[in-house]
Amino acid sequence: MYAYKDQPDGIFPSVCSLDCPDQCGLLIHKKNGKIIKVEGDPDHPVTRGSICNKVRNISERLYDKKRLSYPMKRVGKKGEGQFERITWEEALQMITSRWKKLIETEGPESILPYSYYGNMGVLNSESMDRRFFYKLGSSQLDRKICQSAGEAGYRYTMGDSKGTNPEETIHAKLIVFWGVNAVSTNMHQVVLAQKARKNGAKIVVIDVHENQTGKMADWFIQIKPGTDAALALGMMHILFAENAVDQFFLEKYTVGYEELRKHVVQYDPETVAAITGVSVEDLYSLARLYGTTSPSFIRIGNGLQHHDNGGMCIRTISCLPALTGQWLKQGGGAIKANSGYLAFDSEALQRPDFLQHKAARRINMNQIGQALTELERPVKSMFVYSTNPAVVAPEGNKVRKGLEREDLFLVVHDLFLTETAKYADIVLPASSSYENTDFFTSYWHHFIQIQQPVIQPYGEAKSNVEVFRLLAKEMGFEEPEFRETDAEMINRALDFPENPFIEKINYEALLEKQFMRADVKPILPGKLSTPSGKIELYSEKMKADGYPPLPTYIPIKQDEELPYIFIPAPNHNFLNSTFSNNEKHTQLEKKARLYMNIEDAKASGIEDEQEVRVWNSRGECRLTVSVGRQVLPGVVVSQGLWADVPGTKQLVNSLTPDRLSDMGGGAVFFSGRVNVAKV
Ligand SMILES: Nc1nc2c(c(=O)[nH]1)N[C@H]1C(S)=C(S)[C@@H](COP(=O)(O)OP(=O)(O)OC[C@H]3O[C@@H](n4cnc5c(=O)[nH]c(N)nc54)[C@H](O)[C@@H]3O)O[C@H]1N2
Ligand SMILES: Nc1nc2c(c(=O)[nH]1)N[C@H]1C(S)=C(S)[C@@H](COP(=O)(O)OP(=O)(O)OC[C@H]3O[C@@H](n4cnc5c(=O)[nH]c(N)nc54)[C@H](O)[C@@H]3O)O[C@H]1N2
Ligand code: SF4
Ligand SMILES: [Mo]
Repeated sequence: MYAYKDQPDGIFPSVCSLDCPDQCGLLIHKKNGKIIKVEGDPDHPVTRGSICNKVRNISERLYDKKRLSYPMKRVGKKGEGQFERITWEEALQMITSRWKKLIETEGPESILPYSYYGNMGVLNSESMDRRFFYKLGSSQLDRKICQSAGEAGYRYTMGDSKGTNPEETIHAKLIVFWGVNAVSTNMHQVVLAQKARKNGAKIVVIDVHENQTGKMADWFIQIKPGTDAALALGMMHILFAENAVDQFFLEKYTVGYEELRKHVVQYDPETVAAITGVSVEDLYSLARLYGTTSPSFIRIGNGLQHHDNGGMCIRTISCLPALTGQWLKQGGGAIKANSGYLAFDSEALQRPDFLQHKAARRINMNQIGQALTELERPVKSMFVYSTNPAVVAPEGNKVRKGLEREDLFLVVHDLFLTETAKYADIVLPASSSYENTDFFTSYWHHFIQIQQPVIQPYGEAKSNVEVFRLLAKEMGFEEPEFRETDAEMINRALDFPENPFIEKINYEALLEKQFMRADVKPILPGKLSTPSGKIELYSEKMKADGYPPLPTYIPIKQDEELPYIFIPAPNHNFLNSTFSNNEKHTQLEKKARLYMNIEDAKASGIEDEQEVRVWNSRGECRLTVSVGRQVLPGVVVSQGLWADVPGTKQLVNSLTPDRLSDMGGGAVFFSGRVNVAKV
């Protein structure tokens, strides 16, 4: 039998590698060796043949004539984008000779890897690369740009990233989308919610922006940014006051409900209404709806945790299902993230023990601008892969200033000459996930899937795994782990008795089946991984870590004294900055917009569809304003991480702060302030 990639024609199973909870099963149609169509795999039990428009059009990206097909070195000035073709041998030689010299003169910590999950494949995102940089003894990166604040908050309450099985949410009678733009970012949860709705469920959306998800709701609740913990505490106040709590559940499965009952007395409806902008009447309706509907399910989004108080916010919301005993109901509970169910042996894959000198400094990826411009022992070389920090990281102007440094030896491995790659000294072409072998674990559903290469590598493109194998060889690293095959690594990762749910899943079985459901048991009844083994409404651990032990509303920080809170959220047709450089997807998305309330617009003499200047001390953007009632007064929302096209000014992260969230060292993209005026 031929490998898929060697067969010019046919239909082949695949998996979407984008950083999206749905992790869809795909069918790739090929003719003459090229992908001509991508559709959803109808046999995939969760995603069932439907996929988003982004990926339906992905061949426009894979075969975009701008795609990189050979290594290059810089010939112009930093950031200018002038490059000359070189061979892989030359590229690897130039990188490793520079690094060997740096290690000798400045020490290995002068080198920093910088990556994220542009490709969610486990091998390509966190295996050979980690082994390599541990062995090198380089500075280590804290990869905290996405979910870390909320993960830390959820963990205090629930112990681990485990929640409801999304497949069961069709049984829920109330579905709350809380700070999640699911129509754009988790479309199959919406499909499941629609199914539940057909069986009588109500859909509530709580958001600062009435976007497509808000429009789909039976009830849209508009809230002031960063105040959701207060709303949840107000709900708890009413649930306790009206005796709508599940006493049996609280006694058996939680710690601290008596303390919580007393604590939430202060969050009376009037106080909470004043904080959140949600009326007293609506607060009562919401609390009573939640208190009387079962099963109820909350999809906790990422929007909440990109605030100063994001960790505590998610810690607080994740207490709610316990109050009404939802964790014992089929389809009840909540999902923040479900990655805990599919845990594999990451140590065997990453080999942190290769870092023999234990003190390697750690750099938080959210403060890469600071790290590149302010450190006393400067970063002298950075290797960027699977991420585009010039666009996606906060305090963008600081980041780009750092990337511009003449003395920074920058290597970027990507499919495209991204904004970051334009600053590189060496650019390496990356293969797409469709050209690689890999395995995938969703952070939402319970399936593990395999990717076998379905097409030949594009030009001279190479996978992340292969690049680090080659770099290891060139550096003279002799450990056999640097020569492991993809199949060996997959089996090593999945051979993990600590997680009995994945016992039957391995490389050979995946080859045969393409996707396999982990044998997941619900989290309750059972012992959670919190210190008490129960749901911790009161947490001693939080107290020890310097936080209030009970869920608490803590306002977001006072940013600059400017009139608007600025929420630069993701959009429908891009995935972070991916697709922002592909014509098809930018055409679908049309324009970089700023949503503004009609009262604010009137007061500033701004009219719908005008170009506006958005600025603060960190930077400036030009966006097209959409005036209406989709956002509250004092709030402005943009959507999407747009490309840096000459003649435009649409890099929204020029405006975002690089301070860190209350927990987990997360990013606070949504807690900054701006001013807006017509141009
Ligand atoms: N189409 C598309 N899909 C994506 C992505 C993408 O860029 N595009 N990105 C992927 C990634 S990496 C991630 S992490 C997820 C993120 O996807 P989501 O979990 O949906 O998170 P966000 O889109 O960041 O924010 C969700 C919502 O939070 C709202 N929000 C902001 N602040 C607040 C607040 O204080 N309170 C409330 N209640 N709402 C608030 C925003 O208006 C937005 O509608 O999506 C993934 N999927
Ligand atoms: N203002 C604002 N900023 C945000 C957010 C927000 O909501 N608002 N969201 C934040 C969040 S949640 C996240 S997760 C980050 C995500 O930010 P990033 O991780 O930077 O994600 P992308 O912008 O999708 O960039 C991924 C890059 O990886 C490349 N790539 C894909 N596959 C491979 C591969 O196999 N190998 C290599 N070498 N490269 C590959 C792609 O071509 C692309 O350039 O952005 C954050 N930034
Ligand atoms: S981006 Fe998300 S919804 Fe779209 S195909 Fe990939 S996994 Fe599915
Ligand atoms: Mo993310």
